[in-house]
Amino acid sequence: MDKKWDKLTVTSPLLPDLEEFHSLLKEIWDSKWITNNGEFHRRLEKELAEYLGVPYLSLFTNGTLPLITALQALRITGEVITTPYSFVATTHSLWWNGIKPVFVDVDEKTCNIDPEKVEAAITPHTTAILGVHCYGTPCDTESIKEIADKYGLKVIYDAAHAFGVKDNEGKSILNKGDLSTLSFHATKVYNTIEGGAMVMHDAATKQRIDYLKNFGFAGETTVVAPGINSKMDEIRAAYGLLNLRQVERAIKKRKEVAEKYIEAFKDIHGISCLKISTEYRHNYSYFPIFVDEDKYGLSRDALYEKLKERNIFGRRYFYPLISEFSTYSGLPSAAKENLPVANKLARTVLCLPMHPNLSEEDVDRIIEVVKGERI
Ligand code: T4K
Repeated sequence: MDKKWDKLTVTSPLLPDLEEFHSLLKEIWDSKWITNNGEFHRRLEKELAEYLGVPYLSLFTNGTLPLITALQALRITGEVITTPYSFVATTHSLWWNGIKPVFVDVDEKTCNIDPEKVEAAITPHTTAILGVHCYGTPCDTESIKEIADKYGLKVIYDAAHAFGVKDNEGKSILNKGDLSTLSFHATKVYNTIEGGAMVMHDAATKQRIDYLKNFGFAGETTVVAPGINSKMDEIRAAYGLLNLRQVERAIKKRKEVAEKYIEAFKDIHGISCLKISTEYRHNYSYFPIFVDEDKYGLSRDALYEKLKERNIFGRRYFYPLISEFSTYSGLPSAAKENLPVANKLARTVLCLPMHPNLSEEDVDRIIEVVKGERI
C-alpha cells in the first residue's frame, strides 16, 4: 500500500472546539453537578427539541436504550413486524423485551420496510410495527399508519439515521409514529460521543419516559415502574450543546460530498446510488452504493478490498442482514425466500466514506478508485 495516502474511514466524528469545551467543563467542575438531569442536560433537551422541530424529547445514554424503553413504555408484547436491513440494535431491542421479531422485506428504492408486505405478516399476536428510516430516508409513514390504524397496532420508528430530516414544509420526520428514537453515537451526523434520545408527542409521555430512564423514580422515595438507568451525563450534554451549533454546517458539507459522488457515478455501469427524494431535506448520513457485479465487472467485496488497498475503508452496512445472525436465523420470517430484496441489498451494498471532514481531494481519490481510474 502506498503510504502517502491518508486513511479514509466511512465516517469521522464532528468534534466541538476544544477550548469552548474546556470552558463548559470548567462550569461543570465549579457546579459539581455532573449527572442526573443537570443544567446542561435540560438545556440540550430544549435546544434539540427546537432544532429538530419536535414537541418533546428525552435524552438517553445511547441509541439502543430508547428503543428498548419505547417498547416498554408502549407495553408492546407478542410479535412485532420489523426490517432485517438495519443495525442489529433494532432487533435486539425486541429480544430484550421478550418480543418475537417478524421480518418483512424492504423496498429496493428506499431500503425501508415495504408496507405492501406488512399486512400479510400480521397475526393475532402482532402488537406493533418497528420501522427504520434507513440511511435517513424516511419510511412510507402514511401507508404504515394506515395499516397500523386498521389493525390497532403501535408504530415505533428507529430514527437513528434521521437526525434533522424534514419534509418540504419543514416538518420533522421524527414526529411520525407513536415514538421515535435517535442515536447520537460518534459515527452519526450529530454526536454526543455516545448518546441518544426519544421523541414523543405529549408531556405526560415525556414524564413517563423520564421516570423509566431513571430507574422508575418519580420522587425521592417513589418508584412507579421497573425503569433502567439511561441518563446522559453533564459532560456529554455540554459537548452536545457545542456540536449542535455546527451540525447545519456539517450537513451542508455532507450534501456537497453526496452531490459530487452522485455526479461522478451516474454513468458508471453497474454502480447505483440511492435516489435522494426532493420531498425531504435529507441529512446525508450515509452514502451507500450498490454494485451489480455482472455490469460493473467486480463484485461488491472485490471493490471493498480494492478500496482498502488504497487506504479507503468503506463499510458494508447492512451486511449480513440481522435475520442472518444466529439469534434470529431460526425464525420462519428470517428465511431467505421471505426477504429477497433485503438479501440482494445486503449482498451488493457498500457505504463509502461520508462525513464533513472529507476534502475535495479525498472525495476525488475515492471516485477515481470506484471509476477504476486509479490502479
Ligand atoms: N439503530 C440503528 C439503525 C443504528 O444504526 C444504530 C447504531 C442503533 C440503532 C444503535 O445506536 P447506538 O446504541 O449505537 O447509539 C457503528 C456504531 O457503533 C453504531 O452506533 C451504528 N448504529 C452502526 C451503524 O455503526 P461500527 O461497529 O460499524 O462502528 P466502528 O467502531 O467500526 O466505527 C466505524 C468507523 O467510524 C471507524 O472505522 C472510524 C470511524 N470512527 C468510529 C468511532 C467509534 C471514528 O472516526 N471515531 C470513533 O470514535 O458500529
